[in-house]
Amino acid sequence: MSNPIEQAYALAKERYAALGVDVDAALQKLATIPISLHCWQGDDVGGFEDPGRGLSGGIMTTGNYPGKARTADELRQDLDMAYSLIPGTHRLNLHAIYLETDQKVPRNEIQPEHFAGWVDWAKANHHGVDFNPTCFSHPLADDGFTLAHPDAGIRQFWIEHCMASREIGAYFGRELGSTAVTNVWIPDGYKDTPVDRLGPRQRLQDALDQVFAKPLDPTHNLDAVECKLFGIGSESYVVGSHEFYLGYASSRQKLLCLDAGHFHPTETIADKISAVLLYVPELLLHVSRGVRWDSDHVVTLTDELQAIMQELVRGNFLGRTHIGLDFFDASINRVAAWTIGTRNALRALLMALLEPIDQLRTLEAAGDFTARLALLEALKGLPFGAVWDQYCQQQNVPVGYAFMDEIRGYEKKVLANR
Ligand code: RNT
Ligand code: ZN
Repeated sequence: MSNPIEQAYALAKERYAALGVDVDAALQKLATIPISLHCWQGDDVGGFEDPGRGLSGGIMTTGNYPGKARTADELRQDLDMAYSLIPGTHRLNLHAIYLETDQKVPRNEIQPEHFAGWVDWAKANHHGVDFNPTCFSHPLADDGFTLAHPDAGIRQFWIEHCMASREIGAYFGRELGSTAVTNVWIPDGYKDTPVDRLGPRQRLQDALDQVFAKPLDPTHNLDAVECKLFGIGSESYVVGSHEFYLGYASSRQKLLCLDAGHFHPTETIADKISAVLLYVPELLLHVSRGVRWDSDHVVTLTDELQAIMQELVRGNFLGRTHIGLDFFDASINRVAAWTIGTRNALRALLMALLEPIDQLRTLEAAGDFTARLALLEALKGLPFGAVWDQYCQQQNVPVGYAFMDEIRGYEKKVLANR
């Protein structure tokens, strides 16, 4: 035991054991939890359908850090780099605009074959894949409406796109032997106060029912819906609000997607998890970090992130929750953004797995709130970092800040030449 990482780990293990926490079991558990990395951090939500087209739909990237991926091969190369710096085996979350075709394919005609390159790559690298219809950055979405559009023809176009996307989700699930979650998010809403708040919601409800009409094998594909409070250009009204989708997911038994940036700035999603899971079968999380608004900053190790992961572990909800990330920062190295954000999600998960939850529950049940507070605060001073370092070493990824050496090397060798 000459290695200082292992020495620190052995000491940390003793400290946790004194509280009844089995650290090795926590690390074993952590290794089984996949995080779905969002492909869109790698190219500022651009996609390959129409490289010249800017991002729309009320979301925005800022910054022009050099080296963004311009092709699927470049994106996969960057993803490979990020995954090599993140402990564990993780998933990829793909958007429909990341298709690979020689000729332009209308979004309502996308087919599994347009994603065959992703399947080959995912198979070779043991990644499960999740999927999303892209209901933005498109001429038929330019007036801010898609599935809830007042024009029946445009609505139909987006319904068909979402139906095609579910089939592609099922294709990934089947090919990879790992269930895909296909998540529907639409930007639909009004900049200024509408007088008819009901009509668009009725149209959305009906459109979604058409999208989901065809039953798909749930071992291949699961459907999720994502709510939002506001976007750029939809400040006054968003059709797919939280109440809308909670009701929809609950009545249709769909997965609900909770994005950490999609609520009022002082509202956090951690407290919602135990409530909504009483009514919906499973959850999808878009772990993100809003700064003053839904700004999609890289996830850092905040109290909020810790609270989310604590809820998943304390409530035994991991088996019913799909953890995805959703941030896009174009002002820093994009491979580093993935690496930092995903490692933080895992660090928060590990912290949660290292809680003496039985003891905390006993204290709470006994009404000993003094001891509950004291123990929760004492936990914050335990040598968590030594356990995380050991995990990274075990999983053959750089320990601590050392991943930046790899990022710098990659930037010089690969990104600088783009
Ligand atoms: C937008 C939603 C949505 C997107 C991605 C690109 O506010 O969070 O999840 O970020 O689909
Ligand atoms: Zn999201």
